[in-house]
Amino acid sequence: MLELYQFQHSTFCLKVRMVLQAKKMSYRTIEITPGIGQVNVFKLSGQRKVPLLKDGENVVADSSAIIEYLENITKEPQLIPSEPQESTNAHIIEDWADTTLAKEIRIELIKAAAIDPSLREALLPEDLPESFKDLISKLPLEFMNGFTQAINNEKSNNLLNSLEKISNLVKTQQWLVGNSLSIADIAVASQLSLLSFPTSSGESLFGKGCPGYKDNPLLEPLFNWRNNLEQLLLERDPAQI
Ligand SMILES: N[C@@H](CCC(=O)N[C@@H](CS)C(=O)NCC(=O)O)C(=O)O
Repeated sequence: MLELYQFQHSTFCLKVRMVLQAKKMSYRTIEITPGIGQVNVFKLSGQRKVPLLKDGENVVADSSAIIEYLENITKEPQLIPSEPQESTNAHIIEDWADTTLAKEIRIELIKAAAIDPSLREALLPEDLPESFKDLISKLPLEFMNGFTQAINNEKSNNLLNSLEKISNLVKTQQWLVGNSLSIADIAVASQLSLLSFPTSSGESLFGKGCPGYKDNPLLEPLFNWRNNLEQLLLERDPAQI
């Protein structure tokens, strides 16, 4: 049985889970506690980040490397296009989503969490003691605001522009590259989860997200596209342990 070491709300872990669902592969998740739990990840792989995939003796770190590994052991459906132009486009989109998009969205989430105590609390790992969650949700607003001002208090125009462009595109075309689901769709959709949490994020987070994005009418087609993709993959999900 494949084992996915993960943080529940990590977009990179979601990216791998979406691929496992698309390929109808059975797997079990092992929830890692940030900090202490990463010691085990380090022992297994020589690095501390999740997602980490363990397939018997094989241990693979990094979402893109894991997906290549999965693509090699289960060919259908093919998520990394073989046609050179499509393959290049899919790779470039995946790389952009994993780096620039991921970073800008994380910043937006930190800003949103600074002004929304219930979002802050919902983002904490489920197994943390209630008393600690309570403490985090009550951190003074001034403290959190100081933190976010240090990052930058403007909405990211680059992020909004890029998202609006994709939102327009998915009004008329289902897939970002070629005529079928690819790693490009999965890489973008998984990062979007932090701007507007999908049903798979669980009851406490579903419906929450970043103001200016989750409630932005121009981005409605984009989040509908993401929701449809999630629904399509859920229908393929093998009985998960
Ligand atoms: N490029 C990596 C990024 C993985 C990553 O940044 N993982 C984060 C969780 S979202 C992590 O494990 N952070 C813990 C740490 O840096 O100690 C991938 O695609 O898997």
